[in-house]
Amino acid sequence: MIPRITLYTFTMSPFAEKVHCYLQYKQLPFNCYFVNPLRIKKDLPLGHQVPALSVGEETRTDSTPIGLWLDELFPEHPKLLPNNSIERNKVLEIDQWISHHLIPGNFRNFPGTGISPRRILNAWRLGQVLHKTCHGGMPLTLQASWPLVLGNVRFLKDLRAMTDQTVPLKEANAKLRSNFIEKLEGGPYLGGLTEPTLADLGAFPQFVAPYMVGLSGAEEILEYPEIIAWLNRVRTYLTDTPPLIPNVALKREFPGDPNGDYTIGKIPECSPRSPHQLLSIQPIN
Ligand SMILES: N[C@@H](CCC(=O)N[C@@H](CS)C(=O)NCC(=O)O)C(=O)O
Repeated sequence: MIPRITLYTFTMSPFAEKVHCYLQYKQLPFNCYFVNPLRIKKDLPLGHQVPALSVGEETRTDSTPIGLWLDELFPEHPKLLPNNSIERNKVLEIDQWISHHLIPGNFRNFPGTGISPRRILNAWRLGQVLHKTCHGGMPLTLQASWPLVLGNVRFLKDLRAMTDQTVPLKEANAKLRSNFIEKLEGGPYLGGLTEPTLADLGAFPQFVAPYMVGLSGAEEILEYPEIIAWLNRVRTYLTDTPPLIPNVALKREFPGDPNGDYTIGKIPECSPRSPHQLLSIQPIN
């Protein structure tokens, strides 16, 4: 029997989203506990950061080690890492690139730094997503000052510091996306592998979540048909319970959804392992 599994998360935490996708891929039933940012330590069963994952009586932190732990605990469920050691090392290397380049690069965009209407709008939106989804919500004063607060959050500053901020943002984004496409090595999955791995599941939410909650600028991924096609391939392996983005935080349909607002290029055919169940979600206006 599968023990009770609880993921301690924030809706837009890129590291917690990685674990969310691992669990969906492994087809494990789980619940999300949406931690309140005002009392992180109190809400968490262990440590001071999300994600934390409790499986039965045991809790672990840190996204990638959680993935390895899930493969150990549930080897009969789809594996996150290949058995072949060369492929396994390749996957772990790409995962490192995701944590040290893709995710910090995303934080330069969302919410980014400085004062521009787009930055303030995105920071406000992120505050609203957090307020609407976290346990107990946030007081109005904090919601209103969220764009200011985000500029000073320590871990966000540390992540932004991992990027080369002398490179203009547009150029840095284009480089990240082309590096990502290179890492597909012709696909269908990262590292040129034939099945998704921990690396695909770590990268997937970094494109999908900012887009689906409606952050301005996230729609730039629609200009990359290779990325959209890969997202749609990975999606077919995921269950949607619980959904990556709770309904109250949804603004856009899945990127490239034939029923959504995708207009650039055609999505290549893919053969799903299991019928995907994501089409039922409806964006809010
Ligand atoms: N290396 C960790 C990083 C986790 C992390 O940075 N979590 C952030 C949210 S995205 C957090 O909880 N920050 C709160 C804090 O540091 O106070 C992982 O991969 O899980």
